[in-house]
Amino acid sequence: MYSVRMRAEKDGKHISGAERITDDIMPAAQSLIERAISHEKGKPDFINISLEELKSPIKKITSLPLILAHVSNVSEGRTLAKKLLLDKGIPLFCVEKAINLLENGAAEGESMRGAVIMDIHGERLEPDKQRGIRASRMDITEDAAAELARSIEEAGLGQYYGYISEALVLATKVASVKGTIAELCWSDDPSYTAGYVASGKGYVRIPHLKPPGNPLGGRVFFVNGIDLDSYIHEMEKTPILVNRFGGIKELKNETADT
Ligand code: WAQ
Ligand code: MG
Repeated sequence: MYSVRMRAEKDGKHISGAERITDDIMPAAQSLIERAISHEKGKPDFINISLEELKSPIKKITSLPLILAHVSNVSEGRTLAKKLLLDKGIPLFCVEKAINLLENGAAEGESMRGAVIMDIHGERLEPDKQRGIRASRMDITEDAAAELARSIEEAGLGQYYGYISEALVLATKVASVKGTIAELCWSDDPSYTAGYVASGKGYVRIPHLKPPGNPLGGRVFFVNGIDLDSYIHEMEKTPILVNRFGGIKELKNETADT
């Protein structure tokens, strides 16, 4: 199997990135190039495609369950995200710092290419604060993707399949790395307002985490007790393939237990 990866830039700024794990490298590379040149953030002037045979064994895992939350605006979405993170034991000041970073652009006012790693003291551990850490070498099998697609269709979210499947695979990998407590994410694509809070228990999809038209987004991996080098190595290098879909459900009314 090969890792096929794409990243695209314009004027030195990151536009998009995506990847596959496959033996079928030609169609994979072609579809990644198509993605790169049709991104809403602009037409890239630099596209990097890399192909690499995977030498280490590929870990097969079941995706996190997809849990659908219903909120009607950004304020409700952020309140829910905060609550979910606090429930994971992350201190309030860390949660607030993370939200502020994503809101204001964690790379000196712009979105990072990768993620912030934050410990429970609120320290940023990623060595490069512009780039961040990129989870990499992950994909989903055709069977699992078909099952996920069916569930998403039934939930009326079919038009978002591409976003949801990619984010679910990424969040599944992030949650699988030892030391991850939770992840907070929302998109940097101006038109896409959804994001999620994920942990080993599931991926809670929140439809509104930023207002439409806003080009800032990002990811924060909340961690505890990690060895930084091995954490980063596993996040970037260990290949994982999601071979089963972990199911879909609705989030129960969150105000009931507060
Ligand atoms: N590893 C770490 N961080 C990443 C990666 C990666 N492989 N890819 C992107 N990021 C960071 C980076 O800071 C981006 O600016 C930010 O995440 C957002 O990336 O409906 O579209 O690819 O359930 O814009 C989530 C909701 C959508 C999906 C996420 O992310 C749903 C999304 P994007
Ligand atoms: Mg994006």
